[in-house]
Amino acid sequence: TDIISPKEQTVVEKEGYLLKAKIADGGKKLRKNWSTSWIVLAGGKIEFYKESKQPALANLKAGYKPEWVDLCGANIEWTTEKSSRKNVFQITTISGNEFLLQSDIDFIILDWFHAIKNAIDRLPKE
Ligand code: I3P
Repeated sequence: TDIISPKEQTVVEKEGYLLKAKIADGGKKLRKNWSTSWIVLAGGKIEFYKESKQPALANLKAGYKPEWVDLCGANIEWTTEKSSRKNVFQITTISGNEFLLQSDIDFIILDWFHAIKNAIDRLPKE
């Protein structure tokens, strides 16, 4: 059965842990700071939680708003230049936010890349 996000009433396409670093906000470069994030791909966006699903739901009840990315018109590409780590791809949003996502496990990062790319390709470009 599909998992439904209670807040958005949309089907969760994929979720799991990845390393995340936000490197730009509205086009302004940020200091890179990698952290483990619970990532939920649903309804044309990605939500980033500090905890796994169950604590995340508790957070929702308390009115916690996760950081999120609008995938409409976003760009996704592999990068070898923005990190010394392997298996890194970058998501750039229309609003000029830039995120790096990484996993040491090849199939995990490949699955995520294709899931996010498919989501972007299904959305209107702006
Ligand atoms: C950064 C930190 C990051 C590293 C980054 C460093 O140092 O070590 O992990 O990115 O490299 O600047 P600090 O914690 O002092 O900010 P990677 O792990 O992705 O290589 P960079 O400056 O080459 O981006």
